[in-house]
Amino acid sequence: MASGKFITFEGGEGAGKSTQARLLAERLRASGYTVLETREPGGTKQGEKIREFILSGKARDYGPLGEAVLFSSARDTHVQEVISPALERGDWVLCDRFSDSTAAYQGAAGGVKPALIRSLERIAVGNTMPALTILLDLPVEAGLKRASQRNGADEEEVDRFEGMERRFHEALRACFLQIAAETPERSVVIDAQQAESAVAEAVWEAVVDRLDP
Ligand code: Z5A
Repeated sequence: MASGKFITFEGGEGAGKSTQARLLAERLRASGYTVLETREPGGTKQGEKIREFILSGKARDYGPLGEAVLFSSARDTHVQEVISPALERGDWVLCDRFSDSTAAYQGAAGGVKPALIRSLERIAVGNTMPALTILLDLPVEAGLKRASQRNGADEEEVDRFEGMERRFHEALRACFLQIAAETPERSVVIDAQQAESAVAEAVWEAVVDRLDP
């Protein structure tokens, strides 16, 4: 029986997921906990290869279903080799994106049928669902602006999904909010437009409230 705590960060581009996962990890470590920081796609050697393949646009011709299968394959390995063992050791696992991203990007925005998305999640994730999902929510415009400022003027830095049209990003935001509304037992929505420190405080409050560290 796993005794660790599994937290995922979800949201659109530039929402601050990486920043907040890092800040929460620092805070938990300062309280004496062992924390594993990981990300999707990625987290394993195979997952990082799949990440490079998809984000460079090389999997685009496979379509959203092909990409969903690739993300799920990476997730399956990630869960089996990295996340579950860490939870069994009693560690805290903080994951930058997880299965809600497949539901949003390949499902709601990409058009893959919900039943297929659910089947892939069942296969790749099984019972290893997060105890807490922090949804960092902010308007599409604001997120894309942050992401482009981070990338600088280098057009080649824009990855497979950042360059999609506005409608795509609006569909993502709506889907993430819908998932959060449908899964209140694990989801907390945080206004990501606030200053970094205010978001970090709201994240910490959610962790204390839900997981009692
Ligand atoms: N994807 C998928 O399609 N299906 C899947 O199943 C999975 C993923 C798992 C992964 O890219 C891509 O894969 C992603 C979805 C897709 N799409 N894209 N693009 P990624 O990991 O490279 O990118 P990302 O997940 O979208 O993260 P991001 O754009 O790097 O953003 P972020 O992690 O949410 O934000 P950040 O890096 O912490 O912050 C962005 C900038 O904003 C940075 O300069 C910060 O200093 C700044 N920032 C952060 N917080 C604030 C606040 N509060 N105020 C002001 N500025 C801030």
